[in-house]
Amino acid sequence: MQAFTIRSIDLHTVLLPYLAPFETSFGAETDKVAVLVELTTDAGVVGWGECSIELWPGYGHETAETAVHMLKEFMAPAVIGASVSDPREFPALVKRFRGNQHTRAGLEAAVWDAFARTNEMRLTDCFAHYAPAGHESEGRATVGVSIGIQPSLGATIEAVRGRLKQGYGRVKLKIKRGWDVDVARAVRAEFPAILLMLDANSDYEPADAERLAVLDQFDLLMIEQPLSHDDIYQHGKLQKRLKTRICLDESVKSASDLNIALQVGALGILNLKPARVGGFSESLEIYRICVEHDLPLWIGGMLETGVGRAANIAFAALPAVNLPSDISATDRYFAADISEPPFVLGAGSTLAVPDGCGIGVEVQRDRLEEAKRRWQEKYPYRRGR
Ligand code: OSB
Ligand code: MG
Repeated sequence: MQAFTIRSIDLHTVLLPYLAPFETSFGAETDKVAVLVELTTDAGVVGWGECSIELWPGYGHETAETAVHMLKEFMAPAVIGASVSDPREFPALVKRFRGNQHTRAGLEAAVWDAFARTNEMRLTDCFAHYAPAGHESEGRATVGVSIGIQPSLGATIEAVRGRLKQGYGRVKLKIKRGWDVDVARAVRAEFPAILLMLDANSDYEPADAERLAVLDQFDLLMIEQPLSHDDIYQHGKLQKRLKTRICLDESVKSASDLNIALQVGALGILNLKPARVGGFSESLEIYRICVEHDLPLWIGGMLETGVGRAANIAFAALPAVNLPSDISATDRYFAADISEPPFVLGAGSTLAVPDGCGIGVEVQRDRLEEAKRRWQEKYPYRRGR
């Protein structure tokens, strides 16, 4: 593999309006905010990465402002001038700065894209190169769709029907206390055979175990992150009381967390979000552990722009990602994305990995400028911070 030296890093904070607001147990979001990292190598190759964040520190701790601050003041200066012959060397370059997983993951993603482009490879083949022997990219990811909390049961059923008609083969419903058993019952009654799962985003407490056990009757593929975002132990106790498999999302922030979760029986399935665990190097280590333990695995999303989604699709095309991932077609999120070409849902509820080098999509400069302007206009009090 050919090495490169990091010459410069430019940051772009963008705002893209969602086609419809996305409501979870912590509230509704109307726009995607992202910090895009543009990395230029000494040879003039450009790699892109996305810091997956949201407008409010609800799911993760980070915001656009914390990402820009950490990158500008600490992480970018620590990597500019560094030579990269293996992208897995990246975490050591920023190891002295703790936390800020989503931010470091965005920078690392730009390193991976630049590395793949330097070597004229698809990013997905680059991931496969560092995966266990024999793990080749399948060239496509099997995906599902995540449906936010709707105003009524009727609206939920119609939302599910619409997504099934589009070809999605797995449906995830966001739930919260008081919006759970009834919604699962109504959707299961209407669609008896679909792959159905629920995501609570940490809204429940250990004392809710009996309520959660009621959900066992709906033949769910899994229930995602019922308990606290930083708990593993109580999930282990809860799993013993549920037939439905628990999938951890928020609680697994590293390979070490996954080892603990396996040890205490806290999960039967993992949602791996490369952003949440600090990047693709840590994701590859987590992938290896899942293979070793035969743990079912899928890739989660945070309604990323095309830049972040392309990298996640490249990873989700690895063969041990064996359940549908939370990565949907472009038209599930935006009227116009930041990059081209768009992702279109294919046969068997899949998204194809593009043919091009690196992430395989190209950032459109005019849309980038427009999305940066939108951020500055809509959140002027945050500008320049
Ligand atoms: O918990 O998986 C989650 C979006 C933002 C924050 C947290 C989550 C989500 C999703 C969206 O479920 C999935 C997608 O990107 O399509
Ligand atoms: Mg989740």
